[in-house]
Amino acid sequence: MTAVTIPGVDQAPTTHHRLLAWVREVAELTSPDQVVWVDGSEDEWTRLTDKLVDAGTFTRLDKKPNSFYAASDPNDVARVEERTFICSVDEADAGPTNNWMEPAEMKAIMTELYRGCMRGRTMYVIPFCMGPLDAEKPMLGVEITDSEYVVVSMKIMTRMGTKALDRFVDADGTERDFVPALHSIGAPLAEGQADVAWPCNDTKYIVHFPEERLIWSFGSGYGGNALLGKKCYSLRIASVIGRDEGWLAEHMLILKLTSPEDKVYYVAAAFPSACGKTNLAMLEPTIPGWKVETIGDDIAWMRFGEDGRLYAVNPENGFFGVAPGTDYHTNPNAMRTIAKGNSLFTNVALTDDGDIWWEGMGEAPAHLTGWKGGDWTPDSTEKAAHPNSRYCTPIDQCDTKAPEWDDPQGVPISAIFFGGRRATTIPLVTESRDWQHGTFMGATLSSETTAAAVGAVGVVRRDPMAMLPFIGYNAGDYFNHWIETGKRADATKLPKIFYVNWFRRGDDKRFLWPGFGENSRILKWAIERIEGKASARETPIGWVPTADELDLDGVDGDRADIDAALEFSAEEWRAELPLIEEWFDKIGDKLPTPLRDELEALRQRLG
Ligand code: GTP
Ligand code: SPV
Ligand code: MN
Repeated sequence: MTAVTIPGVDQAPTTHHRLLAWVREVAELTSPDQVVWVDGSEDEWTRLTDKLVDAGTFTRLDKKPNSFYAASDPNDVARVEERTFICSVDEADAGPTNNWMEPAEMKAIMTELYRGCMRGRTMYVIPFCMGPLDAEKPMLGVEITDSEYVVVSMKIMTRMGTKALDRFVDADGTERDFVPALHSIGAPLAEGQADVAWPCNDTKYIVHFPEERLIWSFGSGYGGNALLGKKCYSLRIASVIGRDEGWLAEHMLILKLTSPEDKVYYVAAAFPSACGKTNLAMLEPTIPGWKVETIGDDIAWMRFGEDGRLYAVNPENGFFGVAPGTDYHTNPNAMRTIAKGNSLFTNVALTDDGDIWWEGMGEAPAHLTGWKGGDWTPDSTEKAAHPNSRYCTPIDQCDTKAPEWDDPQGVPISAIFFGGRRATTIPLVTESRDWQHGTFMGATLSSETTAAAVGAVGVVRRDPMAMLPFIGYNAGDYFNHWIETGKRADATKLPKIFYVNWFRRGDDKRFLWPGFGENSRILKWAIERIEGKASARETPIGWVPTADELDLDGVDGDRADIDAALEFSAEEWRAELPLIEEWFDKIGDKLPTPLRDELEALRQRLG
């Protein structure tokens, strides 16, 4: 037995054996100065935010209550897909779209990185629960981290601390399973060494061991790489659990739509990162009588209910939203939510009077501190805010949150939207023929890359179901799981699938469709299709409305532009066929035959 005494390691507020053993093992490997069990209290928030202000990581905002600004290291601003791994036992289970390494080999590398990596720092143990705490089977996790920024971000984004830990051991003593998620920024401090504002490591690994339901992350403090309840647990690991247990973990917003007749519909929508989920989830309809309320803006877990319908739950507790482009015209509800305070802002710009600013938020002030820390004026050639700068704010203070956002039963989904960012080819909206065709639409979804991940921006790539960076297993098996899901329910009970594109452009590169609140017109048309009340024309790619078939009364847009946004072009689609073919070839043997059949049928229809 080693007799290492690390202050706090034994002050565990739980008797959960596996948790206690894991915490001790990690502490012995990483050698922190002390261990702190996170309780999620307001006192703790104050203590940690004070500490972050003292360290220079946070700047307290004078203009927003209990809110803070942080600027990251310029090399730690987004998800690192090249450094993200699915370390399944068998390489085939990671599939052709994920990076893979043998689990033992990866563990050997990372164990050496973790050895002593928390020296000079505090190791925090964060018990958390994804989804409602009162779920029959609460989805528990524990993140160990040496970053205070991560702890306070997790307080916003998850249900965490004592209230989560209370679910770890049942009244009868049964110890529940949890997902261990180890995170280190990888920046140990030697005795007397001064810290920097955003410690991180040039070497980064974001690693998932799907069979063990285990997450190891090293080197980054950025959201998707470091807040391990989010993409790592709720998408990559949860997608594997969902495959095994017969449910879906998806990169989808969830919204509640109420018609003028007071009929309620729930819609889920999958768009790739920085392609409009948060904005649609908080939309203010421009058409009279329709109301939108928010249930989630990024992740949906969908299971069949006893009535055979698909019910969605948002596992998160906060919004980690793209800042640029957000303002009172585009997304007033996000603006109102952050105005209430209790929010964190990362890599935005700082105003001289202690507020935040970013591109797209009205007129630029004459002087700002840019996200890289230097002076910024409207003449500067660099952007004031990083394109992937983010706000982090609690759902609870969003005025448009639906009362059922925290309901463990979830909400029955009537429609699923897939969408991407495509300048050409993809019409504003297309309705699928049936579930299998809708799965084909999702599986072949394409989008221009954005600043949400490190790498080139604006390059068209296939991003199936907006899940390319988040499928925790073989993409072919994942498509098959979608096909099989469609066979488990009566077709009339399955959500109808639509394909949308808010981002089609004219010859002069401007967007053809006004977007944002005007997207309510597309929601309305989709619902009326479901109700058999709206018409559309059949095309080789599915049902596409003409402008006359949409409610465009008072739309803020040019009729010719909208016609162009709705155009189905056989020529553009024929050019798309080889790209889909190439994508399917990449998926290989595991591509479900029905999807290959859908491609052949499309080819026939296109002539
Ligand atoms: P992640 O949080 O990365 O998953 O992104 P997201 O899908 O939630 O995207 P978000 O709603 O934050 O939008 C990303 C960017 O697209 C922002 O700059 C928005 O202003 C912009 N955007 C959102 N909806 C629309 C739209 O309907 N039309 C146009 N032109 N831009 C939009
Ligand atoms: C995304 O990139 O899809 C996000 C932000 O929602 S992150 O949490 O970094 O993944
Ligand atoms: Mn996202």
